[in-house]
Parts: sequence; C-alpha cells; structure tokens
Amino acid sequence: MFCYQCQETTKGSGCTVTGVCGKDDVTGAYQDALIYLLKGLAAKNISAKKEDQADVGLLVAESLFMTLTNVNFDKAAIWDRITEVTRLRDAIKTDNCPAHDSCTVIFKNEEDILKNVSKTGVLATKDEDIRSLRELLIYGLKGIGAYYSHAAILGQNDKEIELFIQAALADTIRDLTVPDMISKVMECGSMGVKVLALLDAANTKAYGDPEITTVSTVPKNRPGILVTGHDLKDLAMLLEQSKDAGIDIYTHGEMLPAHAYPELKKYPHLAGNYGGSWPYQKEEFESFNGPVLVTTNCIVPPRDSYKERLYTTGLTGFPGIAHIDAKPDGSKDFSVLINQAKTCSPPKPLSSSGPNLITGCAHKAVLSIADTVIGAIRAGDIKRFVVMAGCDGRQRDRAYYTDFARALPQDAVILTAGCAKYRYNYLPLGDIGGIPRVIDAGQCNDSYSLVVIAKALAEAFGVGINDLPVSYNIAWYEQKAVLVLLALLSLGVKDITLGPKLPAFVSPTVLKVLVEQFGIAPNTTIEADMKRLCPA
Ligand code: SF4
Ligand code: SF3
Repeated sequence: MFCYQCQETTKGSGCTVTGVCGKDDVTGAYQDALIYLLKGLAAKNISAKKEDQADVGLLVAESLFMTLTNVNFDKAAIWDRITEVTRLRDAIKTDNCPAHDSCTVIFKNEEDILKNVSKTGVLATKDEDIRSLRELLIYGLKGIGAYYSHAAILGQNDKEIELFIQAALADTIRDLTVPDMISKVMECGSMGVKVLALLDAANTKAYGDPEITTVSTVPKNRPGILVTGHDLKDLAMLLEQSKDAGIDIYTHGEMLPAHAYPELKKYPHLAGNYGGSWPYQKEEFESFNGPVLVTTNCIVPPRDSYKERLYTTGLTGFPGIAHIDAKPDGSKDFSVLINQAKTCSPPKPLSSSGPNLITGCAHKAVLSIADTVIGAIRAGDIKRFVVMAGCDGRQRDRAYYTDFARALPQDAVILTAGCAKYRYNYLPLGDIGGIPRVIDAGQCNDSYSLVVIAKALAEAFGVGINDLPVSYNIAWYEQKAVLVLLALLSLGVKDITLGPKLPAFVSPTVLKVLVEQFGIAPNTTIEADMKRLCPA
C-alpha cells in the first residue's frame, strides 16, 4: 500500500501499512485498481469520441468521489464499481485506443487486484515530479468528482465538466512534460471554479438562498437523528419524512450550513447543531444516543457503541454498517432511522459547545449588506479579512487555528467555509458594527461564495483581487480542499498560507513552482504568520 493523498498521511510522507484514516491495505489496493480502470475507461471513451455518453460521465465522477479520503471503506462497494467500470470500458469500440494496459486489463478477483498494485498504485510513476503532478491532478479531479456528484443529485449536469474529468484522467496515462502537466493542473483549478458555481446554483435553486442564521447547539429533550456530511438532499428528504414523527433532526459537521437555507429551515424539528467537525465524531455519535446518517465524507471507523445506529448513504460506506440505497427515482426511505430514533434517549448535552453558532453568510446574504461592509472598511473599522476556510483534522497542531483566530486584531474579520471553522466558530469574537467577526459562508464548496464576495469588494474599490486587504490562511485535509486551492490559484489569488503541513505529494520541483508563481507558503508560528497576514 502507498497512499499520500491526505494531510494526515503517515510521518508526512505516505501510508504504507494501513492508513491513519483507517483504510487497510486491501481496500487501498481496490481503490488503486478502480482509479487505474477509470483512466482506461476515460482514455477509451475520449478516443472513441463517445465522451457525451450519459452513463460514463457521472459514473467516473462518482467513482473518483468514492476514493476520496474518509468516504468509502467498503471493498465490496468498490468491487461493484470495478465491475461496472470494466463493463462500460469494454463496451466501447474504438480504433484509436491508446493501447495502455488500463484500457484492457481485467481484475478477476481480490488476488488479482493485490498482485497488480505495483502497476495500479501511485508509485508506478517513477519520475518524482511527474508522479507529483499526476497525483495533484487526480486529487483535484476527486474534488471535482465529489462536487459534481453533489450537483448532479440535485439535477444539475454539465457535459463540459464531465468531459474535462475524462480528458484529464486520460492525460495521467500520457507521457506529458512537467510544464504540460502544470498547465493541466491549472485547467483543473479553472474547472473547479465552474463546478463550485454549479453546486452553488444547484443548492440555491433547490433550497433558496442562505440567510444569516443563528443555530442552537443545545439539544432538546426529544429523541433525534443526527445528519452529517454535505448532501442537502438527504437532509431534505429526511426532514419531510420525519416531520410528524415526534423526533428532532440535528446537523453535525459540514451539515451545519443547512440551517440557513429557507427550504430546510422551515421545518421546526430541524432542532440545532450537535457537536463539531468529523475528528470528534466517535465521542459525539456515542453521546448523541440516536441514529446517525452519514451522507458523504468524513466517516471514521466507528466504535461498537453506536454501530447499530449508524447508517451510510450515497457513495459513503463502511463494512458492516447499514446502507440506505436510493430508489431508481432518486428518493430514499429513511423510515428505519425514524423508527429507531423513537426508541432512543434524547441527545446528551455536550460540554464543549457554546450556546449558538452563526452560519449562512453566503454571497447573496453578505452582498445584501455590502454597503455596511464597505462602509466599515472605508471608516477603518474593518482593516483586514483573513480567509481561514478549509478542513479540520485530528492532529494536535490544528490548535494553531484556534490560537490564530484568538490572536487576530479586533479589526480583522475571518471569512470561512468548510469544517475548519469548528476550530474557532464557538469563540466569543463578537462583531464589528453588526458584522460577525466570523463570516461563515457554509460548506467547503461554499468557498465559492468567498470568491464572489472578494470579487465584489475588489470591484467596489476598483482594485485587483490581490490588492484587497484580504489574506489567506487555509487549512487542508482531503482532496476537496486540494480542488478549492487549485480553484483559488486559477483565479490568480496569490500568497496563500497553507497548513498545517504542506502536501506530501508535492515534489520539490512542484513546490518551487507553487512558491515562485503563486507565493504559497507553509504556516509557521502565530507571531510570524500574524505579521505577514495581518500587517499593522
Ligand atoms: Fe493515509 Fe490519508 Fe491515504 Fe488514509 S487517505 S491511507 S490517512 S494518506
Ligand atoms: Fe471537512 Fe471532511 Fe474537508 Fe468539507 S468534512 S471540509 S474534512
């Protein structure tokens, strides 16, 4: 096994025996085999000029998403994908096949998969820089695949995105030079902006524009169901099915921003948010007492104490954990969770949470108070915005982000999105003339909102995006964050501070490009970073 796709990779270099995330070497080999076959499917499909084949585009996106960190640990589910991808690939007739092994290989069984890891895995590419760029591209594509899958569930499809994913995957088995690969990676960032915009449109069309909303973190005294992950449609279906059941629904982790959408917040039994980000789920799911629905990443290997009330759905999976499948029309039946909830005790209050959290500061909501924000900047009440979007993680050094938020000057405002916010969204940071000092745009994909807000401010002040008093101190963990980072770079954002560690998959040559062309720097100490990011 060799995997270095996430920030927590073993010793900052690569997981080789078993993943820090809990992925074992056999499941890792299944994921490598699936990615390998996807390259062959994409290359064959492109060469056959059948790129617009409806069943291939979405299947490729979803399969990439399945291999993203903390999405699916179930090798049986990955095997089903391997079978389907092989079937679709072999059904394509073309005279121009690139004749790469991935276009023809058949994995008959587990033994076959394990036997072939040296050719399917990351280390099959010998040149360190090409390997780095191929993997960077694939991780960006996993991010696109994830966000595209979310948008497609809500009926938003885009052929250009599907084609790009396939063409870029096919590029990873071509002999491209380092400069060519760098430009592919940048294209991936541009396509990232497109997919983030598509998902923003999908979410707002389905559930309305988010409104700035205060969310309770104090559990009520009825039993509840806890919903985590990013899939708003799952939550919407569950809210509708449970509205008269005498139970409450709570959000967890990346589901917090759901409270801001008019079509979701209209349900009075959407009772609040329980707990924080994914690394704390073992304790939080245990004390929640009721069923927990995991709609997307991040799931971690569960404790026995709550396995019987844990459910996955969509592309998420874990061996031995009940999975709620979609029916052919896309609907899901959550009655098993609802009935189980009625037999459970109410959630136990958590000592760590404050009474309320504020979310829903997406682009429409913030731009509706643009005059106030611009006025506060002109008056010198707000001197700086610091984008602290991204992911949370398990490691102790993430305390840096809490300390950094605390140490910010009173005239600085945090712009955030993603689960990184749980490091500081409970702090009493107050507001500036009614503008919250933590502006939470929503989920990691809502980083798109931060870009829209930054662009609007740049326009209002007649300056470029890098001339605004905006600094970037971004925390990453998995591959959605890789895509968001590439999207920012493609928009010309410079001087991003990235932590808590730089990616292991970035080779020294690629790092040099990131430093010289984009000014990317690792985070260091609070004092040094504060001087750089919040100059007096
Ligand atoms: Fe290791 Fe991260 Fe890969 Fe899991 S996803 S095996 S923790 S690098
Ligand atoms: Fe979090 Fe997994 Fe990345 Fe969506 S839920 S930001 S880590």
